[in-house]
Amino acid sequence: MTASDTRPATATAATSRHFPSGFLWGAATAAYQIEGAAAEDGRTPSIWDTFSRTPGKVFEGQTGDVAADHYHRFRDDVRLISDLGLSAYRFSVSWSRVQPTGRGPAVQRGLDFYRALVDELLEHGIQPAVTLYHWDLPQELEDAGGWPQRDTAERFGDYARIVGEALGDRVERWITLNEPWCSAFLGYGSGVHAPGRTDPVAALRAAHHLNLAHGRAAAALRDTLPARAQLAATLNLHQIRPLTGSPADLDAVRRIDAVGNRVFTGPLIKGAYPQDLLRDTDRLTDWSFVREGDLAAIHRHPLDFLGINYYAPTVVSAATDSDPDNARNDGHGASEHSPWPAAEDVAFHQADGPRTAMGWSVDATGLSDLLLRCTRDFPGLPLLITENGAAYEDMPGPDGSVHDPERIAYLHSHLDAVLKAVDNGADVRGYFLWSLMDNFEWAYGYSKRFGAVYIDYDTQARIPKSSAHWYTRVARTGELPAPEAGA
Ligand code: IFM
Repeated sequence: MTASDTRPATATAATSRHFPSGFLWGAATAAYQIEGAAAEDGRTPSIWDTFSRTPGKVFEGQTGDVAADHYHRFRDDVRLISDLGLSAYRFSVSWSRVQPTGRGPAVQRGLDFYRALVDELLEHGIQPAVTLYHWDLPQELEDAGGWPQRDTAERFGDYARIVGEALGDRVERWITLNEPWCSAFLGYGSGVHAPGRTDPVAALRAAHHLNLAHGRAAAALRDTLPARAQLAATLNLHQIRPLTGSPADLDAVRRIDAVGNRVFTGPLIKGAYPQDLLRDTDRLTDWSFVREGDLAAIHRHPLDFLGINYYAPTVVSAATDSDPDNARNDGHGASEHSPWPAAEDVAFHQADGPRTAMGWSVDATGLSDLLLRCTRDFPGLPLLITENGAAYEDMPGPDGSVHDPERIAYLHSHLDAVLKAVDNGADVRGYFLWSLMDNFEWAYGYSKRFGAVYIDYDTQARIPKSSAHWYTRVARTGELPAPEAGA
């Protein structure tokens, strides 16, 4: 989209409002969550294959072995995306499907799958957006030390080059990492995600090596891709609110912002780690794993857009004696171990009001606040909402259809928040609903349904929910209906 084909979001009537022309309407998925075919065509286990087989880690011991069987049904799924009227689709590549040991030569069958998927999308007029890493590190690389080890970043650069060479002639939007905060701090800090380690220093090392991996991948992709290609990273930026306006609560916001957000936006966008983050964590590490030249390498190829994933705001305060279990309330899963290094004196709170099936509060103002904050902090950087959505207890009714008015209301309020941010100057280029279809929700297995399309896991039938029909109307018209007409 160029400056000349953007027009401001406008209210055409008191009741309906338009998105800017050229706005991308999409849906997102991730490889391990939908593909299945875990041991086919040369794919080897990732850390999530191992973690999901570790007793007690995933709901009812469920795995991504079959998931939504997308590997075998991708042509039908692309038809579905097309029927939904979407102009874009974000998917991720399984690293161990294309490079089974995480190093060395690629497996052609793995690359063929993604080429066929991309071709199918393009034939249906759907723009692919590729995520290179959505949490499924090849197990062999974890065995060699995983993200806390620098070599993993180097391996990621090689892998990016392989995928860039295979798909670069036909994919324009490239996202190196999805939510590296989760990879580092849930994977190596609280241990609720694979690989399930619980060491705060390993988590900080992982964060740096993920940043470095982005830098290495960006260099490899810039070397491989045509100049028109757009490079980005996707962050689950925390929209953090203080419980009260007290100086102590405001400092809790600063602390969580440093280790939740600026630990990535600092190096990726500004070229440096924030001084307050280094100070806050200095009793854990001296950060000597950051080597000379790393920050320049991370920052050398500027982001063409920033991918933002938003679900709910984070409310914090300074901990008091009545908040002993401080990280339990942060919405990121129960663990004895906090994902927030050196933040034992910060407490997390659940806001009052409606919640999704994940227990996350429904608060769309968090999204407009976040978009406007990014607009202020990163002037000139286009934003793409690469994930937003909600899990609810969806069930087919007696007639086989699935009605999900709560999801429609969630999407409506969040799209309204996007328009408000656009009206106030945010350069938002598109919106990808999470998720296209129900899928493996990590430690929650298949117990949480985020899809616009219902999956019957016994038959693999796909049933578009009423939210999918609603979203189709919005995507086709570029118009947000009045709330009462929307649900
Ligand atoms: O399912 C996840 C996705 O993989 C990453 N972002 C959050 C989603 C919902 O938890």
